[in-house]
Amino acid sequence: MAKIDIGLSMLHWLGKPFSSLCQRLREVAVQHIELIDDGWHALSEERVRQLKNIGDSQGLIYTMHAPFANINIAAPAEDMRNFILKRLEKSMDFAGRLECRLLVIHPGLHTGISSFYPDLDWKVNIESAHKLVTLSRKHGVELALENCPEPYGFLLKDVIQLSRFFNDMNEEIGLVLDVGHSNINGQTRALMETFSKKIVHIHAHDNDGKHDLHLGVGHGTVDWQQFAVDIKRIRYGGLIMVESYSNIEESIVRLQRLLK
Ligand SMILES: [Mn+2]
Repeated sequence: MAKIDIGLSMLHWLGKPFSSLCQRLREVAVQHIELIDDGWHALSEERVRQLKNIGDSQGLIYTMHAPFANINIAAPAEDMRNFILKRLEKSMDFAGRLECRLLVIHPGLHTGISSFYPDLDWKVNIESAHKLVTLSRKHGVELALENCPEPYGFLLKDVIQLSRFFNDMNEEIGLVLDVGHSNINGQTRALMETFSKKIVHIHAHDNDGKHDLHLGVGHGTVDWQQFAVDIKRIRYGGLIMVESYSNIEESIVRLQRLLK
């Protein structure tokens, strides 16, 4: 049986200053941590040094979530898209220096002018993903893309879109199964079934099936018992990162018990 480990995304701490993130990292009860390179926790050379020191002294192993605010890899304007890709490359550089196993990115989004140019967003999204895979190799970081939920204009939300994407890409890029997001789209079981070999990472949080609330595990409508059965059946052997905003410690323990 492949080993599943429960880790923690620091997304729940994004509203607090970076200095307190460093303190929080000294107290967490897990070894695997997902850093968020955005908002008040956006990285810099100095911050990477600090995180490296904390990681070394606490025995932490990092993954990283690339910036996602105002980031659209399918942005139609080339100059803006180039700037976005440059920012994501900077994140890869930081991830490489922190020896992150994985960098998580979001798929591109439709824009206010999408309806005038059918299929352009799709084409640009694929082009950018190719460029990012090439860059990630240069920085020695594995790139993975996460399924995103309604009602946002993301290009990749369900099995049909993701199948087309992986087929068009024809290149190594993993899938981050976000269980909260797939719960909203009614896609959790379908994604696990279809992409059992492509799932390289998992985000766990809960919601009411309608809104992306990032609730604690067990505080919404996600069927975690079914999830535990399915995850064992597909022989997933990787990390499950708690990505809730609240009930953090409780969510970690609940998943650990569920997946024992
Ligand atoms: Mn996520």
